[in-house]
Amino acid sequence: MTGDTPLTRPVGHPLPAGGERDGVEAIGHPLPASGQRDGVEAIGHPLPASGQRDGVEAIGHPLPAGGESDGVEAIGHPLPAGGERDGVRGRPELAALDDATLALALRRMHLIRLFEETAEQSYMRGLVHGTMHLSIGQEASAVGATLHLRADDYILSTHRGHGHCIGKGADVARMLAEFFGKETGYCRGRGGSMHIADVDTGNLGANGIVAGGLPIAVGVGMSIKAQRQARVCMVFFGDGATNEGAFHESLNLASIWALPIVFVCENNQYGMSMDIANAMAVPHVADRAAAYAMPGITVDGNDLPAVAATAREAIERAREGRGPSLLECKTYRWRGHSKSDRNLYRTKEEIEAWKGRDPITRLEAEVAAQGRLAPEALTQIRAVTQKEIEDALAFAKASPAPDVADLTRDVYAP
Ligand SMILES: Cc1ncc(C[n+]2csc(CCOP(=O)(O)OP(=O)(O)O)c2C)c(N)n1
Ligand SMILES: [Mg+2]
Repeated sequence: MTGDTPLTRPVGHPLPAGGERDGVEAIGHPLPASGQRDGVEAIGHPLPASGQRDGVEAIGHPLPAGGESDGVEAIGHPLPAGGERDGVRGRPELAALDDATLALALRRMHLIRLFEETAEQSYMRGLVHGTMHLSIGQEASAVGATLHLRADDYILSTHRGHGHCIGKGADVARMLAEFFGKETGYCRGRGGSMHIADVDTGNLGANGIVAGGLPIAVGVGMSIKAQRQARVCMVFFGDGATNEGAFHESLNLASIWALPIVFVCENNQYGMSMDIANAMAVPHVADRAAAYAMPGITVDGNDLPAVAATAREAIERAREGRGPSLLECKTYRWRGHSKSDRNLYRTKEEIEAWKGRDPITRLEAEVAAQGRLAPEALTQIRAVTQKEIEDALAFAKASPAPDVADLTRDVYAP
């Protein structure tokens, strides 16, 4: 930049004094005082005091004191007590979950943790090949989001999807057998960690393509709607996926067509080694919902009751035909991105701080403090889960490998 003007100009292409070239106005050129040009209001021009323009409320403009506009909760706007805090929705009462549901949620979170620890150890021992993406630390997001789904609802998962499968009721023995490449696995040993699908439990599959599940969810939503079913499709994705075009296209179409989709972003703060703060222009992924006229809610993703309550609202909304929602769960993966990650982009202190917010011990402590489940019941949940994983490991080890004669059975190329 030459320094002779504060204007933003294309590098190396000084503009004529009028700030126009071939009738196209230069980006950053000062607007007339009216803030309008040819009847089109300029981006970034100050809004009228009402915060509205043509009846549409401006994004980022202060909302009325209730924190709501048109019945949609405001993103980032302080809500009345018990509502939001710094744009992250506060926790609801634990009482919203009955004892059996609390026990189920704890059992599923333990299953995810133990399943992944076992898979990791098996990988280290050379029993499992390839790579895997562990979600240890993120269990409350996967379990909370899926807790109020019905058996015939659908999910679509990601490369970090073991928790989603378990949340939707997958059998850990068949999952582990899949990791071991065995015939008894969910994909008969052909898919591995990143491609587990279980149509019987409504799990339409994981996807190794970042944001790959989102357009599929739109198709599923269209199918549900065309068939006038009362089903819901929940699609998971990471923070990194929200910078993909597929995310934006999918939210837009889902909103236009009011599809029964719950978009769940597990914002674990990183896409591989990229800190979300360096990759996204808004502070919360949920802020992006405003561009697609759907509710966007950010919750503490390590707080199971908070995730479950927010997901329940979004599920109900979708089921009632009121359209999609975007739910952002702020969480953290304790392990590296994958098995090849040397973890050079984050500090030990940061990892330790997040371990201090362990979603499992946190819920156990709260449940015990409120006397909701007896200490023996909590011990029992751990013991049952431990046994289930031991049995799953024995099943995976003992299962047969696929028959070589079947090598081309599922190959569709001519
Ligand atoms: C379209 C596409 N681009 C890049 C990759 C490589 N890749 C795999 S995982 C990943 C990071 C994804 O980050 P995020 O969406 O935040 O999910 P997280 O791994 O944090 O759960 C990338 C870039 C890919 N698999 N697909
Ligand atoms: Mg991420």
